[in-house]
Amino acid sequence: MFISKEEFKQAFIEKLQTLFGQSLDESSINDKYTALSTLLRETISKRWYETNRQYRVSKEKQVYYFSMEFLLGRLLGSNLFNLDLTKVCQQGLNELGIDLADMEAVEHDAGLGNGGLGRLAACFLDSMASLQLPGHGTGIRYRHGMFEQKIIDGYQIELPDNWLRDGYVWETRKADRAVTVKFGGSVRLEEQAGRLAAIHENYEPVLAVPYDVPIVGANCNSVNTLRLWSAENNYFDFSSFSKGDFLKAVEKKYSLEATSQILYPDDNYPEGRTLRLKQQYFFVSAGLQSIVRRYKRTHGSKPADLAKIHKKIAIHINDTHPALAVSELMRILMDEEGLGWDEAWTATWQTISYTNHTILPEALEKWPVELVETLLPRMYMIIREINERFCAALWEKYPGDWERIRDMAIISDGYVHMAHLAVVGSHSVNGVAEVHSNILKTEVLASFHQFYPHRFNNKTNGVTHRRWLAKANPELAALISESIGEGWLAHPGELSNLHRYAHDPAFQASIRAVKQANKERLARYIKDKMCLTVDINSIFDVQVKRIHAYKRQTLNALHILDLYNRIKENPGLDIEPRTFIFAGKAATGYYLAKRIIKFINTLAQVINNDPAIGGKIKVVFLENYSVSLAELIIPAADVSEQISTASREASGTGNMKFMMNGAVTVGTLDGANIEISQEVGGENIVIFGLTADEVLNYYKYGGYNVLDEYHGNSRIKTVVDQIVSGFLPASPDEFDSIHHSLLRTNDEYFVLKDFIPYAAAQEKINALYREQPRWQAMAVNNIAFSGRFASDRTVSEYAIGIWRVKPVVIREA
Ligand code: 26R
Repeated sequence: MFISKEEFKQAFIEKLQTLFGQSLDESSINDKYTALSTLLRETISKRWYETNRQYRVSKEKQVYYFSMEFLLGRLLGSNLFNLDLTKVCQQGLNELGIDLADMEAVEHDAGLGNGGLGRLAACFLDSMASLQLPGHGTGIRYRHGMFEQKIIDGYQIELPDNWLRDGYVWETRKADRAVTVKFGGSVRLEEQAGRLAAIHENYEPVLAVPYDVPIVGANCNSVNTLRLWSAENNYFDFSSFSKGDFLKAVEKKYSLEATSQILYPDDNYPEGRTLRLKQQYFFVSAGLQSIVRRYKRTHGSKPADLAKIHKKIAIHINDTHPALAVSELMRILMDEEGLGWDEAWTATWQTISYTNHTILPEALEKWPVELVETLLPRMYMIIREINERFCAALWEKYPGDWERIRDMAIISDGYVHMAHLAVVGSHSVNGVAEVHSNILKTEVLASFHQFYPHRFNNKTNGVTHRRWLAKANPELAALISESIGEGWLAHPGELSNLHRYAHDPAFQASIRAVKQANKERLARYIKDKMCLTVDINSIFDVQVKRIHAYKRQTLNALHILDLYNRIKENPGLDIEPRTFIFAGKAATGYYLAKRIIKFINTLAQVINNDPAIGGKIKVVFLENYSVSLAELIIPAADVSEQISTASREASGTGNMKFMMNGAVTVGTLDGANIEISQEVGGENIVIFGLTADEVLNYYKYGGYNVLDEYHGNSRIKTVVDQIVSGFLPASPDEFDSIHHSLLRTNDEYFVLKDFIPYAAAQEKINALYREQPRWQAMAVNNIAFSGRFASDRTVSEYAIGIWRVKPVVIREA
């Protein structure tokens, strides 16, 4: 490894020559990127090998985080950071006339996820490695990740994401570790050597090939593994081929490989497609097969060894998407390793733990029985058996209570209920913020909580402060270190020492200057991308996240419309200039969400082009929200919009990223906002609106009448009418669906009910911002009290409370 910048420069130039036969001057920025990344990989690979070796010899327990999504974003910058090489490289490159940032920008985001759930998985990988925990990821290597969003004429257009176009330097294909996953066919039970064996016949085999990505820990020698499975068939239909039907031969190959072709872009919006179930079983089966194979090599391969698998392996399932891990681990232990049902079951539920990430009823996964039965016949047999035994246990405890048993059954109404399978097959069930965990216990999974009270617990989410503060906001990080030392990097709780500087005028001036520079950087990007000039002295008010009715971008937009009306009525209205910034993707089939995007863009068109308002407000919708765009936007935010209907947002994690970067939250008492408010104190956050209890009560008793709000307030009536009155330059019925979602379906998400409190909260923001010393103190305190929301804290809680794994200190080779 290079330690000095001279060594680095030499190694870098040599790498360009050996890789591409080029000198520095001849090489493209892409080649430079590849050369630098390859150089890093050499250092990483040594540590990776050593980590695996020491894990093997120490025989310590390993944890595997199973997730359908890992939203990694770019890795060059975070790997440099975690290897502590950023400075050396930056300086070395500068001397060669190269800007490291330009090189980082070449990397395609690994967008293998939708939003919160996928990015959480990526933050957890970073924290596991940095805490020296033996923790790995298991997922799918989608050929096409999250679609690329273009905004054309105000509408979302989806283009395929082609992130593998230029190759991916961080992955290693491990062809020799491939396994077969079996779909379809039929299973019969046959007496063999005195026990029943399951014989699976006429199945369709899909070859699963792992691609490993190294996960580099910060300031330690640990390099863990993210293993992504790809469906790659060597199957070739020679019989069709030799009959001259070339197309058919190729078609078969492609249909088998389709399994890992695309990420479903549905976030909290189900599209129940067969291929998605196929993806779930594909990576769960492949992942478990490879884990068991490794376990047998390390801990023995006799049935008695496998009956103890939970002592050395923990499997965590990220929402219900990998819930088939329960039945697949049962299959492997029984059919392949010869365990009896009871031994296999004890080992299985003690191995698996489950996190729930959503309580939206429509997002709770269920699969039609016929589909599971035909696509996964052996899984279905096992799930049926688990269900029968579970229902029998319920009958024991609640004899005669048919209604309860039907509600809790894993199979009912013609569906397999994945959350029920996950709870029954796990030793731990957790929510992702206090309020969410409580709602799971009292509402969504209440009967399961009564039956298994000890399984339920809370693990409030966190985000990696390395990516979201240190790397995304290096100027702020430097300022923090100058003031309180560098200890916060390893122990983010130490950020609280900043509290002392909250009212220090010099510190306030510095923090303000950093924010200003970040705003300039974002303003330049907006100018470049959209030819739109925004006022860097205006308040940057940001709502970036998936577009969804429950997240209430509509509330934000209607408030902007109201503000615009007020400025038009009174051009002298004395408010701080504001730039309202939005970004986010809508699920491809989610009609309302797509119209919300068009609505925001139409508002932007009206407001940004109206000279009569004197540039007081502007609206920007940035296309193609992604991890790398978030890293640009969040450090530039003054205000963080976290305005979901109380009780609907399980946690939120964007809220934490904004807080860490010194934005002030305007938010509802929902998800982690509640804990953010408790940490930072009521005077450093602006809270408004209904509470979760109030909302849940309305849902239960149907007590809210939207027309009371609509008729009861002229400001509300005006903006709601403007949606459909022809006031906006769009076809007359363009926004009918939005209007409908408010008035015709009784405003399911309480947008109008919370409107006036929200407008009042925004006035409060306006007033606070005008008192700059007060505002800057709020910003400092938000940073200071964000330490609790570092994923290092979250992951160590999982490690101690759920996984029972301890750090393994990797010695240098
Ligand atoms: C079944 C399918 C349609 C589906 C449902 C839900 C696919 C994807 C999802 C996404 C959900 C599970 C999700 O991302 N939830 C988010 O998880 C974050 C991390 O815990 C939370 O912060 C966030 O509040 C929650 O919405």
